[in-house]
Amino acid sequence: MAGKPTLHYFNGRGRMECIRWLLAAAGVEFEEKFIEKPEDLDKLKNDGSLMFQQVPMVEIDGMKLVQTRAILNYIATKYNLYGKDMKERALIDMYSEGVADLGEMIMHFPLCPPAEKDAKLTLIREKTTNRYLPAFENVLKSHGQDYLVGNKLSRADIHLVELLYYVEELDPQAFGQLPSAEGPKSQSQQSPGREEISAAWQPEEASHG
Ligand SMILES: N[C@@H](CCC(=O)N[C@@H](CS)C(=O)NCC(=O)O)C(=O)O
Repeated sequence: MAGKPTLHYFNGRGRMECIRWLLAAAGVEFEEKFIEKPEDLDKLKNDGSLMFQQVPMVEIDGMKLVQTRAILNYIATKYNLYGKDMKERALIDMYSEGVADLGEMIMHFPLCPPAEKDAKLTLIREKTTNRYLPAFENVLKSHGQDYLVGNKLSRADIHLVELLYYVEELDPQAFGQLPSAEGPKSQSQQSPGREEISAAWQPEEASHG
């Protein structure tokens, strides 16, 4: 009975991209209604569709969901990408929040004033190389399993793979600077379904409609 989810956002990555990735990885087809002019956003605000007058908004299962994390939580739960118990879920949340922290830095980089760009890029590179990627690499190495949590694909893997694309886009050398040749990129290529996900969803296509 339920139709495809409908995604309301701008024609760009922004805060909606992780939702697109999660749906694609779950094998869910969706529709997009792009906000192309201020009046489109005004219309959504005026008809009461946006609880906090903000997007992303996703129409799914008879709801109009806002707040990126709430939307991701719902999709991950519905499509069994959120662990098998509370402990797995706690780990998935922890890893997902780490991904989000670095992801936000990268997402905001293009908005950085020109005079601050070099310093910002240096900071992102430093955090990527010395903090975030080694942390995920350590998790994968510590249990020797194919996925971050429970040896089963979860939203944490999907968020990480998405992040790896952004890191690579921003700094193609980033993975080479990792202390180990078994870095998270090579891990992810084997394990969290990078090929599968990228086959299902081409970010560039989404960005350009
Ligand atoms: N916490 C919210 C933040 C949403 C947000 O800041 N959305 C921006 C677009 S990326 C927006 O709608 N801005 C318009 C406004 O705040 O009036 C979420 O994660 O969904």
